[in-house]
Amino acid sequence: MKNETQNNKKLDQLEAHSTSNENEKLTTNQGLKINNNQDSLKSGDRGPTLLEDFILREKITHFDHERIPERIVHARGSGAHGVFKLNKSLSAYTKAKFLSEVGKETPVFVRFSTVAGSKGSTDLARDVRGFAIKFYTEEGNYDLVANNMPVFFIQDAIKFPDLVHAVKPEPDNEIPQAASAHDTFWDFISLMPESMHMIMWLMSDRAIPRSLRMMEGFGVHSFKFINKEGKAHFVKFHFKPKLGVHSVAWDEAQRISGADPDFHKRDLWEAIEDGAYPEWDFGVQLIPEENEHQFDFDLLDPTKLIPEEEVPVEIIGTLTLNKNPENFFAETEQVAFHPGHLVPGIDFSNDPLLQGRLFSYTDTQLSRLGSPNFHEIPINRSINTVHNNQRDGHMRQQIAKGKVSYEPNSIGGGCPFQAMMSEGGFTSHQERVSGEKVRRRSQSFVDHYSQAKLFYNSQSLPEQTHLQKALVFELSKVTIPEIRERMVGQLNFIDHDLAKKVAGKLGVTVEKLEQPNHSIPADANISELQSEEREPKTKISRALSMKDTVKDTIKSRKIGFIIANGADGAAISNLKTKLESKGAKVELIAPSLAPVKTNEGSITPKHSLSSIASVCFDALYIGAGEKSAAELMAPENRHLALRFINEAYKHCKAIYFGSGTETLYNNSNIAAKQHEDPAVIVSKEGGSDEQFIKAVARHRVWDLEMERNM
Ligand code: HDE
Repeated sequence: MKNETQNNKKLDQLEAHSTSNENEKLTTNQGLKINNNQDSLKSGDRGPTLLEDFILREKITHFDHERIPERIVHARGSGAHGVFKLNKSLSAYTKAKFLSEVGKETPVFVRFSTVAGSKGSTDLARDVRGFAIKFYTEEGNYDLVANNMPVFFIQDAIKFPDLVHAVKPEPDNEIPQAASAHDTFWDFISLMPESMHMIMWLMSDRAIPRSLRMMEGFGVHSFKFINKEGKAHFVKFHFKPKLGVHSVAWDEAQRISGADPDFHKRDLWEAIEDGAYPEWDFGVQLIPEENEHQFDFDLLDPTKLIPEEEVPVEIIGTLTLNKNPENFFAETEQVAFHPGHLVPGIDFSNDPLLQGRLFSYTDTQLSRLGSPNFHEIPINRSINTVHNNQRDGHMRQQIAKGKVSYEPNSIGGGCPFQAMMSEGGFTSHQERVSGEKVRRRSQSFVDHYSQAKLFYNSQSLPEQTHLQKALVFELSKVTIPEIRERMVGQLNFIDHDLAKKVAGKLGVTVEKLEQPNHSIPADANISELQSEEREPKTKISRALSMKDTVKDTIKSRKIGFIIANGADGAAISNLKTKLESKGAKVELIAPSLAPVKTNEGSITPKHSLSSIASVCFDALYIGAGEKSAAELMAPENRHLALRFINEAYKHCKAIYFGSGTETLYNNSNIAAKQHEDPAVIVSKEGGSDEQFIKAVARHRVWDLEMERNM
């Protein structure tokens, strides 16, 4: 897909570094044309290879060193280029130029990732997703290294290696890959009350997104905005997907991992190739510095979110992804994010997790990319030119002219000069800091359960049920009974009913424990508060549920048409046209890849019943026509065709039976349904294309999940 964004300086810069082999001759890395790329240089046709073969040596040596270490976390990723457009000026709060001039477009590169798995692991692991954005602003690169969940597992950076060691495959046998369902993770978590809020998110459907395009993004920490007058506001960053926030079912996620482990990567790539550009509203929650202590939690605590009911999210711009990378390694693999890549007008808070991150990201690039010159890799370059006295190092690209590599200097005329603030020179926000040197945690970080409870209580019933089942799944994989018991004890502090439901499936008994919901303000005198009961301000936050994020659109939804010989060609093409005109994507599935004869001619399917599964689609249409239905019900196809339907039904998807396909309907699990189901549309019963479109737009009928699974 070609660059459709005009004046995208970043893409122009990347273009200057790209090469094409079109009409070119094969050469060595030294530019020597190669005459034979099939045989190595030997002593005689059947003799040994000669050490002299510099062409062979160069090729194999390069190959031997083609891999770089994968990221220690967030190894598996998918990236895309795009643009951020500002729709509302934030100049009253920040002097960052890309957030000040309405209409301004800033090129971006975004990398989504899973956290725990290796580079080659499945996309549908139950996991947090990384959502890292590099804004190539005219004032330098600004990186917002975010996640799809607004809180984190731990409060202090010093616990990060422990957390990651616990979730990664166990060190003796390197099992399991990309999964938290194992002893070491839950051992650690059950001993970490501060993780409970994040665990609610991780066990919720947020951890198994339908698409990277249907996830929210959160900066997690409180950052600071600084305006021209030097006034500070705390800020939390949010991305809200225009397609709504949607997930798959856990059973589905596990099937997708087998049917298409690249499901998310492919989905993002195809959407961009198809011109269905993913979009997010970018929003901020702003808190004047002087209101820092108005909450019943500490703004610096990364295990807490600010309920939108207390501080609304102000939407200020749109993030659009509109171009796939040209080369995965050069761009997605080599991109190097760092929360410390700032521009004037944005600064850190004293969140102890953020403070630790500020060290880690450059440090990790040194071993991953192998040189302090990683900023010179094209994807990492800023669009304004870099001028400083840093020199040399592995793989230096820049050729700095002249004798001067120090400052102050007179030989170089004093250049490069420091920039004054008025010229865009960065200055850290002035803040009074005083305190004892202590290795301690603030008492204002001690309430670990109120927001875990808030999250759980804010979920719709199907979401709560999924969360319970996720905990049962994960803890059932724990082999040490004491860990399961400890975890149930933790859940009991969040919600007794949740703990009971989970315990029931684990063979653990729960005594009703008292719930310690003490929320303590940052400036509180702890000893005075010890016996005081405090209730959190917000008890339910609708924004925390995905239920109300459904948008009335079928844009980019993937709909499988199951057809066989004798299908009604007109019905298929009419529905296909209707769906595509509304932005959906239709793919044909038949018993084999051979062209399907319809009553009007023939059409070529994209998939065969055995090469793809219903979990790769959002909805199914069973192509009209008795003959087609009869072929689908033939002994060699019947099992696969019904499996498609039954699975789609179980996963609460919309299914549309074209006329003449009753035999499939009658033989499926749907025939036993108890009540009206708005997402099962049967032509013979008066079901229409419009009803199907409406059902697809609703995403899933999660409310009917119990019934559909009976
Ligand atoms: Fe990261 N994190 N992180 N992290 N993180 C990395 O940097 C780290 C944290 C996040 O697509 C690493 O280049 C520490 C929170 C994303 O390239 C590493 C701590 C959040 C990505 C690192 C955290 C994140 C990373 C590994 C606790 C959400 C992928 C490779 C103090 C706000 C970026 C790399 C990409 C990657 C360290 C916690 C988000 C090792 C020490 C909280 C999206 O530097």
